[in-house]
Amino acid sequence: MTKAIAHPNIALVKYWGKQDQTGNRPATPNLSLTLNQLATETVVSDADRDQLILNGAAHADPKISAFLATLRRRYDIPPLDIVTTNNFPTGAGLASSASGFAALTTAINRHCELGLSAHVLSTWARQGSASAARSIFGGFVSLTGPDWQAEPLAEKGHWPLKIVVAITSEAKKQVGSTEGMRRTAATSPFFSSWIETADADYNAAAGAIEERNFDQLATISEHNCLKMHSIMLTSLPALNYWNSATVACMDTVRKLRGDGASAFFTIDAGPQVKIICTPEHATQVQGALQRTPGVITTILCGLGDAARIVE
Ligand code: 2P0
Repeated sequence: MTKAIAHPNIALVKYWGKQDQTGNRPATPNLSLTLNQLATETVVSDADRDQLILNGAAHADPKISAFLATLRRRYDIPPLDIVTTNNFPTGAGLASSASGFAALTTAINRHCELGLSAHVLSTWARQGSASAARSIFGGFVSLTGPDWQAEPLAEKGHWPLKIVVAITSEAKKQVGSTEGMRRTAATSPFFSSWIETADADYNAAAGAIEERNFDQLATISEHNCLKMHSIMLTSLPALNYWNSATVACMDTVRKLRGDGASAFFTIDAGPQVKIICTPEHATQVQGALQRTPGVITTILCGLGDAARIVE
């Protein structure tokens, strides 16, 4: 029996769209923060046939079956009992597939004695879910071509930012990311602009992280997030991952900034809002989000560690 833990990550320059080749490669460079507090714990052990228990219930997941089949084409992996638990809502825009595939890949690597490095693990995790490549590492992480292996950009101690996660709904998303990306690439008239401006966003955000330039990171990240949601909204049929509380949270963040707080928002494929802020403003930011109409709860996170074996 082998137990691994991995954390979700929040992209500040987003992955939305894939290349037209096998291997689940993003169409654009992206970068993220790995969170602490939120976590997936995955236990694998030998079994007579594959079985997955997700959050306490037997679960058939085609993405996990396909992932295991891909790994088995390369490595000798016996049937596995996989028990995986998230301490946060699953499939609701909180990157549960990122932490899930990172934890599963890490557990299998140890359990089956594959002996793979973190960089190679990130390549395999990417094939489960591309954002999972980033959760193999802690701190600030990039995922760029041409090899599309995740890389640590900076350690968590480089810039100890705080992240307030505002939960506005615990419902599972109606359209998953893989289908959402396919639809956006096929139908949004603005998808080509998204691709054309991605390198500049990535370079500016990576530079802001290196220099710890909060205002530059805030400007680039919010713009990149809203560009991604613009191509979602202009897909056919439209993809709207927001609810009214999501919009209220964005207004709260703009007001906080007007009052002098260093804070910006980002939103993924779900209605939750993640607010990145400096440590001295974290209490003020969390209080304001908690009081925003429609917010169910808030979770204060810092930067987290890499995926790892815990037993
Ligand atoms: C990201 N998202 O960069 C972006 C922002 C959602 C919005 O990565 O198809 O679950 O399994 O590779 O990794 C979610 O996409 O998609 C995602 P697949 P994944 O975090």
